[in-house]
Amino acid sequence: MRHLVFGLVMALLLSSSSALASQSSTMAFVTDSATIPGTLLLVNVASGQSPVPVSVGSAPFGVAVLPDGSRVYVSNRGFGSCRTSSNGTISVIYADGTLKTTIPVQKMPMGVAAGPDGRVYVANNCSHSLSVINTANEMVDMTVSLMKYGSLSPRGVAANPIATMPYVYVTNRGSDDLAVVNTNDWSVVRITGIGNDPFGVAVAKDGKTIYVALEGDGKLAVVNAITLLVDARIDVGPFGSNTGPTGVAVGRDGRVYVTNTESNSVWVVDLTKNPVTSVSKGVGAKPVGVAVSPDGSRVYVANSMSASLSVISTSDGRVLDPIELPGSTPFAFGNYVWGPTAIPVAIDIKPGSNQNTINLGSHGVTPVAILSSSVFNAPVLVNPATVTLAGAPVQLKGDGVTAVVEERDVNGDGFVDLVVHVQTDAMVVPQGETAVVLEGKTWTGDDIRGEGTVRIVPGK
Ligand SMILES: [Ca+2]
Ligand SMILES: [Ca+2]
Repeated sequence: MRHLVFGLVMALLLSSSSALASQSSTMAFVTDSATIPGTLLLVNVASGQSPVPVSVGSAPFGVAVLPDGSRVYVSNRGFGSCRTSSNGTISVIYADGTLKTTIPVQKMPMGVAAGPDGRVYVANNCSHSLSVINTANEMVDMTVSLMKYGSLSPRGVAANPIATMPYVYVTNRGSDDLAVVNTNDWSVVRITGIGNDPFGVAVAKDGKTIYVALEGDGKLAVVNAITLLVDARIDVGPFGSNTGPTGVAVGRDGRVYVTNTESNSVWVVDLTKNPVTSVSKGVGAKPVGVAVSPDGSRVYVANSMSASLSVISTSDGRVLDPIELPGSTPFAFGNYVWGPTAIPVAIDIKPGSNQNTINLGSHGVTPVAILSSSVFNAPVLVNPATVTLAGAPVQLKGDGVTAVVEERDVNGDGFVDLVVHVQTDAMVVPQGETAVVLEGKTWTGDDIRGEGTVRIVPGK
């Protein structure tokens, strides 16, 4: 009987696992504090499949995902006040939804962040401390007292992504400062007077700028990570009002997204523009968690009072159809979205032909256009010699290094496209109609990826 029950449980686990994403999908890991115990929702954001619930601890709040996507760390904040609450925990969940372990930390853990150093950092609000988890053995290696330095009631935490900048940044609501923790020697430097009630924090991809949501001021603080000076405080509320900025995320293009819980909006800060902000209205009620997909194409916003994820397109700022999260109170505070990092590009195989018929025996080349858009200038960005289609390299000039390219607007949209020529007989494809993948790199080393369809006819 016990074996039968065990078998049934395993069958259920396996069937729910197979419903999950493959590693190539973008996943959102959303904390839901509406249930007891709390739930982590595994949301395949592209598939339209129902979110898969996984039980975690009490009142889950923060989320961090390891850089390789293998595990998710959830802070279980617990109920009650600092006076009444007991120590909180971190649930460690494998990407397939199974629980690996539960790690005890201190009182009321809120923000969680994964560093480039294999550690996970936890801000314990009621203990005024930072727990440091070694992800190799899932043990707390170190607990840094922030109170010792005068920092009180930490909430948000972010790690500098650059390995040579060994710093973790903690927002402290009780003392209105940003604590800069050196992860080599665990010393702490405080940036005092940063503003009122700092909450969410994020670091730019190059590690040089820190962004802090000032919930008490309606502003975003822009902090220079080298000088530790506050460069600017930017209004992120309608007409300069304060509508409670909470979460912050940085896109791969450098734009910063700030959730405003009281005006149901996301403010987009582009420091290269003047004025620097724009707004995405029409997200759900009381948004808190915000994260950008690793490919840079989408912003996901967790609406804590309308049980949904809003989806914003980064290319044009449009709010797309939301993803419903039935019956939940999603906070998802932190960097809760993980997925492939390649920049998605649109391609046109054999421009001018819809059939894309290819004769593998032709010993010629097949033209492929990488299409440009308002945010992606293919002829400028793409290193054409790195491009492959279905594994086949591009045609090179006589020097054996430089790709043969054309720059023309193949689809008449006003954006000049990049046309390369792949060696047809090197394509690895079966006969008939088949999906093929284009891969390559930008001159700055980012991966690009596009998909198309070809119809292979027998060669002679
Ligand atoms: Ca075509
Ligand atoms: Ca074009």
